[in-house]
Amino acid sequence: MTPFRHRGVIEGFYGPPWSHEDRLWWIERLGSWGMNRYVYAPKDDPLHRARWREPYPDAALRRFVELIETGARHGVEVGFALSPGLSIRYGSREDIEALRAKFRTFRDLGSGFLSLALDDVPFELVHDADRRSFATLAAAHTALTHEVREALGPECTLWLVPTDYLGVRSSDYLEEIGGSLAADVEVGWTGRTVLSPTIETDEARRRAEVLRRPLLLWDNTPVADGPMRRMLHLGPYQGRSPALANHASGVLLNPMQHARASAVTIRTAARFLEDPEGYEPERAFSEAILELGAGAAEAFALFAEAHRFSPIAPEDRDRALEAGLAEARNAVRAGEDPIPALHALRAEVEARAGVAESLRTGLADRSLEAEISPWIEAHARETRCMAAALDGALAVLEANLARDRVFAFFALESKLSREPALPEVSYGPRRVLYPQLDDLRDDTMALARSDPTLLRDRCLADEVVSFAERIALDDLDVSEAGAE
Ligand code: LTM
Repeated sequence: MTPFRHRGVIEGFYGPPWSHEDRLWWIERLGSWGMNRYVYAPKDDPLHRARWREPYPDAALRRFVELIETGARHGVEVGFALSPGLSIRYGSREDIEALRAKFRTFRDLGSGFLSLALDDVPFELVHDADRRSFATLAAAHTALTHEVREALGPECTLWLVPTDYLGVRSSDYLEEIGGSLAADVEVGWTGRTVLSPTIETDEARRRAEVLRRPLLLWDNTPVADGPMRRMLHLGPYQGRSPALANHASGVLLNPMQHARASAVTIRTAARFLEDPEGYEPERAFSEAILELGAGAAEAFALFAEAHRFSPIAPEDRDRALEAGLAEARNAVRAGEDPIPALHALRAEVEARAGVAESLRTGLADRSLEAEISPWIEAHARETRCMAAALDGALAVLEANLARDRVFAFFALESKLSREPALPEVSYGPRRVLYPQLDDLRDDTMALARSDPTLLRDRCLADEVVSFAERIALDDLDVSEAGAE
């Protein structure tokens, strides 16, 4: 029996929103995996945020009805969020009524879960009239939330995503929200930072105490938007304390713009949410890979290994390959003949050589194949580079004639020079910024000190290539400034 009331997905990322078909696919999956919420909140839908005052056209409303009805058939409450905070005048009756009317539309379509998303909006009252009407931003947010709550009635769950939505420290804003907001309104939190690597019970307890209610987590994983949009996050859900339910009413995960690829992490999260104490991430991961990678599960498993790196797993690259590289490095350090370890590493690389082709031809979910296609290409490229570098190093080490050894090194570099530079990368990032803020207020905004933010040179394939080159150069007795 799950301890969490709300379990599901909030489509709340920046960038191209999911398609209607993907949302239908997702709602069915959520139901079949024991999850029960899908919330529509795509930041780049203008009618959700920038142009929130405008009503949705009939065609969009018909699609929303289809989502809601599909949800009803699969045990999933389909919710809708509005994010008016970029322009709303909190004291304007006209704006308040426009917002209430738009929320009522969702309720009248059959949705019982609505969210007022005030994240990523100004941290102060920007309109003169609002500054005259409200002593604080929190007072304006509480008043607006109560207006919406009153318009929707007691049957609907209302979820406020506050402007101060992360961190462990309290603030005047949060104290005021906690003290004045009606007790039945759910309030969001993303953990100690934007993409919290871990979420500890004690951190949740502290925030829940300030807010005077259990939290409804907006869990920013596997999302990859903004400066991290070149990343593909395919690892298991992890780092969340099993006792979170003591302070949380639920968890909604924010996915990537790649709907099908997001399913790996979310499928594993479904396992956590149904039984946090018994959750085994690796087991859930294997199950997810088998299910989602149908038609090419073995290749998908190897591919996913190379895309586990994320804010919740910033050390995780391809674990078997990493172990092979460590063995080879150890052999060199111990002054042993590196050739056996290089052959073993080369065999690991070879096992990945057919991954791209197997995925392209075998993956049953063609939408998944299309989404991950740029990373399939990157995986193939990085795998070829590793193969070329290891083959070259072995050829240098194993050749007898000095000329053959030198030419083997030329051949290695010549192969590498023919590889195209690609924007996407596999086996860990060359560079990525994870926007790990741990304070959002204008005067004290800060990047988290303890959670990795700017990650550079973390591509395992590059490490394998430089290692192989170094071995070859050492054998050729060439020193190389700046090498490993
Ligand atoms: O996390 C929240 C509450 N808001 C935004 C999301 O819309 C965005 O997708 C994530 C990841 O960039 N960060 C946010 O701050």
